[in-house]
Amino acid sequence: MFTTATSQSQESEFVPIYEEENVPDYVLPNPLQFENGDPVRTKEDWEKRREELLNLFAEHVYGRVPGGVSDEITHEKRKSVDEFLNGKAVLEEIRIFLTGDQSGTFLDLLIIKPKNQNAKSPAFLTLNFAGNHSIHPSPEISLSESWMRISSSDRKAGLVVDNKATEKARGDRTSRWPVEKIIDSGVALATFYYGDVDPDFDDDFENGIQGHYEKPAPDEWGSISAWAWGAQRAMDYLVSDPDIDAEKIGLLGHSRLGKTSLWAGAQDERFALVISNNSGCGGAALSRRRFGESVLRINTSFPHWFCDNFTKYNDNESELPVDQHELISLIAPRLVYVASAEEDQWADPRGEFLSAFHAGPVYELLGLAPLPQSEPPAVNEPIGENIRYHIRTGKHDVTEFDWHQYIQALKSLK
Ligand code: GTR
Repeated sequence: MFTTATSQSQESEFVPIYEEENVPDYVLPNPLQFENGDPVRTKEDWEKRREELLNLFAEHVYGRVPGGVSDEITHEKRKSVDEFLNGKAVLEEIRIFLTGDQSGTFLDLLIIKPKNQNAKSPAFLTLNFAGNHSIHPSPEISLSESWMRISSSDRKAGLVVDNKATEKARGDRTSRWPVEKIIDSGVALATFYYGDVDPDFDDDFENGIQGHYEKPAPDEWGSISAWAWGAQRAMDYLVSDPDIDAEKIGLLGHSRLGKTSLWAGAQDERFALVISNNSGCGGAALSRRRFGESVLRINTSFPHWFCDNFTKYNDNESELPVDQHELISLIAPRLVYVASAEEDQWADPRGEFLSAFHAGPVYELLGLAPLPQSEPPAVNEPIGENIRYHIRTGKHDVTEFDWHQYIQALKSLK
C-alpha cells in the first residue's frame, strides 16, 4: 500500500534492516564541534553551534520557513464551556488565523483546563492526527471540517467520508488521550489537528499554509516544518492565556507528530519540555543506523514531509551533515523525553535511545546530567532526569503508561 507516485519498483526493492548485525558502521557527527572543525568548549560557543545546527537541520532535513512568512497571528474565541467533565474543567476553542487575515488558513486550538486551581496550570500542547473531536466523545467539542486522511479502517467504520470526519468519529482516539487523568493532575491540555496547518498528502503544496506562498525551494518547508511552525503559532496564543503557566508548557507528538514536536521544540525555547513518542526516522532515531524505516524509504513514501534537499541523503546517510542526536541536543538545557515501544521496530527503538544518549555531552557542557547509561534500560523502566527515556512493552501507540511519565515530567518542572 503505497501512497505516492514514486515507481513501485523503488518501493518494492526496499528491505528494512531488522538485525543489529546488519546495521552499517557509522561515525556520528559531533554536536560539540563546529563545521570548521573547531571545538565547542563553552556555553557561549554552544549558543553559536546551536545556530549552526539549526541552520543545517533547516537546510538539509526539514526546510526553513520562507522569509516572507509572517508569524503574526490573530485569533477568535469561538467557544467557552464552563462546566466540562462534570464541572471539573473548562473547555475553550480558539481559532488561530495563520495568514494575517481571516480568510486564509487557520488552526482550531482546543484547550481543556482544570478548574479551581489557585495557580496557573502547566499545560501540554499536543498535535492530533484525527481532529479535536477524536480525543474525547463529548459533543461540546466541535467536529473538524478539515480534510482528513482516510485509513481503510476509518472508511469501513464510516468515521471519514469524502475526506471529512463524521459524527461517528467523535472520541475515536480516546485510548490515546486520558483527558480526565490529565485534568485530575492539575494540568491543562491544548491540542490541534495537524491537517489544519497542512493536509497530510503530497499535493505539491497547493493546500495548507504553503499554498499561500511561492512553491517551496529545495531548502524550504516540507509538511513537518509547516506543522512545527503551526505548533509555534499555537504556542503564541497559549503563552498569552492567563490561566496557563507559560514557563511550564510541554510539547508532545506521536510518530510523524513526534518528529514535528522535536523540530518545533528544537527551534522554540519557550517549550520547557519536549516529548517524542515513537517518532522514529526523521525524529529521534539515528538516520545513519538505517534500521527499520530509512531516509530513502521515508522520502519515497512521504515526499512532502521533509525538504527536497533531504533526498540527497537517500541511501547516503553518511553524507548528512547532522544526525538526530543533534536534534535532541538542540533542546538542551530544557527537559527532553524520548519514548520508544518494544514492538515498534520500524521506528528503531535502539536508535531512538542512542540519539538521547549521544545528546548527553551537550547537556553536560551546560552543567546537566546526561542519560545515566549507554545501553537501553529494561522495558517499562524510565530513566534519566534532564534527558529521559523509556521503552515500554507494546506497539506503536500512545498509552496510559506513556502519559503517566509525561505528566510526571511536566510536573517536575521547577
Ligand atoms: C508511518 C511512517 C512513520 C511514522 C508513522 C506515523 O507510516 O513510516 O515514519 O511517521 O507513519 O506517523 O504514524
